[in-house]
Amino acid sequence: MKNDFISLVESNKTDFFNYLNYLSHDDKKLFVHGELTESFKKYEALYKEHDGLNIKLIELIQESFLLNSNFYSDVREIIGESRFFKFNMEEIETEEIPPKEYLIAKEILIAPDSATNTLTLNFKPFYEKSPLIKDARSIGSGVEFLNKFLSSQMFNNTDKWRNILFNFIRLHSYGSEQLILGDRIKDIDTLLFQIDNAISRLEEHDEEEEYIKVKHLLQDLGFEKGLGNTVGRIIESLKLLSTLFNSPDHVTLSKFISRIPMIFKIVIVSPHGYFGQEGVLGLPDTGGQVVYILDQVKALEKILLETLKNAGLEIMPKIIILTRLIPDSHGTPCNKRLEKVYGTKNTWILRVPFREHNKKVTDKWISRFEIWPYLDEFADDSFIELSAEFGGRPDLVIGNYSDGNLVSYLLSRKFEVTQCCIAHAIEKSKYLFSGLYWKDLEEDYHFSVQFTADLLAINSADFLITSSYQEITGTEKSIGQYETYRHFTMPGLYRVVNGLDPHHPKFNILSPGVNDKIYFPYTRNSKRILEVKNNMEQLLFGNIDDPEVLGRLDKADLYPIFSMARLDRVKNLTTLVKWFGESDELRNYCNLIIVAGKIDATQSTDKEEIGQIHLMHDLINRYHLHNQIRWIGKLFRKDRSGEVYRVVADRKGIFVQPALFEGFGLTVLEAMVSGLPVFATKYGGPLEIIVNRKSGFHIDPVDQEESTGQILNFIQEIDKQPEKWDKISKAAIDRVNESYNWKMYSSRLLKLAKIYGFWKFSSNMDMQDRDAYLDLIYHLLIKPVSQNILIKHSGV
Ligand code: UDP
Ligand code: LCN
Repeated sequence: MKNDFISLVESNKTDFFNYLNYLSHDDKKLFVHGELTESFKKYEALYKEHDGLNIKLIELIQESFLLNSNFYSDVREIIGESRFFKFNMEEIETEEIPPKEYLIAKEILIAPDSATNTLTLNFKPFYEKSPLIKDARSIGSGVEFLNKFLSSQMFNNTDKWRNILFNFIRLHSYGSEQLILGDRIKDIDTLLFQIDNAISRLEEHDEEEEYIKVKHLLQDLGFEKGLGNTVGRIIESLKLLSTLFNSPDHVTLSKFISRIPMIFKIVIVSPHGYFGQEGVLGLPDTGGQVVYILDQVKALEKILLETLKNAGLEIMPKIIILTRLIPDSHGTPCNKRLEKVYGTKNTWILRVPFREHNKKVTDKWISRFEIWPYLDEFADDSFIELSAEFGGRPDLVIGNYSDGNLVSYLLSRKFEVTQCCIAHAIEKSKYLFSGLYWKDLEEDYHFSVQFTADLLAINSADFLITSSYQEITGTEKSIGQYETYRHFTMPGLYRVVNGLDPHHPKFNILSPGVNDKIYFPYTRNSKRILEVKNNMEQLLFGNIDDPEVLGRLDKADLYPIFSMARLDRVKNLTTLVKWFGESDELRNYCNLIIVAGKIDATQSTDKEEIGQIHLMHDLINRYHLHNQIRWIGKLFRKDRSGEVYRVVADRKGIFVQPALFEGFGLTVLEAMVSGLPVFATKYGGPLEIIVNRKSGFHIDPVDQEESTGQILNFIQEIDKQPEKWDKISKAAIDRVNESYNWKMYSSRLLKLAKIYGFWKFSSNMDMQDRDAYLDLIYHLLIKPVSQNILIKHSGV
């Protein structure tokens, strides 16, 4: 018997339609996954003798809604794939329908007037041209798949393959300096002859001999620098090249490409927020992305230096973080044009201002939701500045978050180089129905532009890096962050019937790490600076008078429950305060320590932050928490931001991350590697970072009873058996050390950049039609809507 969704429905038809009938009596007309399973539990309790319809079947439905006499359902039987069905309640009939019909029905339900004249976007034809990963478990291992797939295609046609390879290795230069092959070698036969010749001549030398000693010998044969810094390494490279011409295989190809010097200059685009090296973390729009990029560039520079050295080149790579210059920079360094990144040789922060429009707006920090109208000009100006700084063009453009990815789309087109896209946080996943009810959110969030910019970047990027698997395509039960772009509608704006395919090999999982100079286990006392430790203990638990700190702890020796985040709504810290306020038992055992935002709302310019500050005060007053809470509203120096976790761990505390949704969650990694048991949201990255009940705990931020129950249980357990805390603490440290580190990240990123660059050159995939489609989207959907925001800003 088949056990796909529809066969199971057919074999339990009466019961299934009975359940739908039961659902149709609800006041709601649109149900999401969790609501469907909840209502099914009630249905089961009511109809005890139902046919055996199984909750597992209901769990496959991501969404369902009732329109007229039809129940429409989005069914996700396998990871990354949705099918759409219509259940006719009058005829008791089931029909599979195309995504477009499903989306139109949803529009009729929500906004009947917009349904007929809406634009339909469809990217499917472009994906049909590409090889796709079949096995869902391999989603996110794009480069490995692509390498194998394309190799197998290319290697079949020996002459074509040899020509591609020959042209590719002739291509490399740095400035006016030719690398790898000189122009003496004019054809493949001569090359193969000279490879053999070079190998046998080099084998007469010592392996450790430096390139400079054999430079003339190699040049006489037609080879230039770039193959290795020692004789041994040069021989290896030549042997790999010979194998690629004579009996190619994908492993050799990947090895060879990884060693050749292709990447010297990288630009990393991150316009929004306050991008700086100190005094910025915790400011609005300024959090993990800044931390991620600053750690990333250091690791990247290191690996670039190492690979260039190994290739025998004395070239200094250059990395530029491109961000926005904020003239009125609120005491941060964001008004400086150029700044060197600490601890690097040639990595810089370049700040380019937005062109002046209304000075009251463009001189100041602009929320990431309002930034759109300035990006087109920003990209033009940055193009000129980057060209000057690099003395030419970069080899790779990496975009970060929706705005950075849009600018990197524009820049990589202008420079004609590889584009990499990193989302960090996909807003679409953070707000329930943010597409469907986009109009209600438009004034504050402008998702009409942001989601279109995301679509554009996803589809234009040569490759994407995600921090986790779930970010691409979720889990068996829940939809992935990128996957939400597959089928969606923004009634009255456009509908997308196929926005992307998560099976495409452009998706690559590459998890970030933590900076081990700052974040390390609390037990490593020799690394801890006593002065900083005492200082942080005092700040968190001592009796101090500080206008940026609220609350005095009556019993400072209770277990500390700690959380730290930007004070925006989705981080949900106010809910944690409410949970704590309402649980007498938790208050018996614990204090609550919060590092977030500011205490004084007049010090903030961010709408959401201001709202959250007021709510925090209300809750603290409502639950009389002043002697059980410490709310610290100040920015930390870097050395202190690591110590803050450790002083909590010294007291056997815990870290709680209750976000409604979290893209990845660097604080979770930081807390874990410091040795704190972490209770973090099950929506988003933490679901994958933490192995539940082993290296921490998943909590449901919308289930107060269950979440506070879990925390309380743990605290009561460790109160009796302190070794339970130690066990989780150790497992958390091990988990981060094993799976999240920047060294692994950077060498893989460099490899990806080279391999996608090679395939872009060699596969000759004709993407002109896709590019024209994207161009239309940019000019017709993004630019005009952005202009409306500019008009709004002109009246501020
Ligand atoms: N952070 C900080 N001070 C604050 C709030 C946050 O230093 O008041 C740091 C935190 O240590 C982490 C980053 O900002 O490194 C937040 O990253 P995460 O990925 O958790 O969240 P995001 O802010 O990016 O959404
Ligand atoms: C932005 C976020 O919101 C976090 O979830 C990520 O951890 C951070 O960027 C770094 O990627």
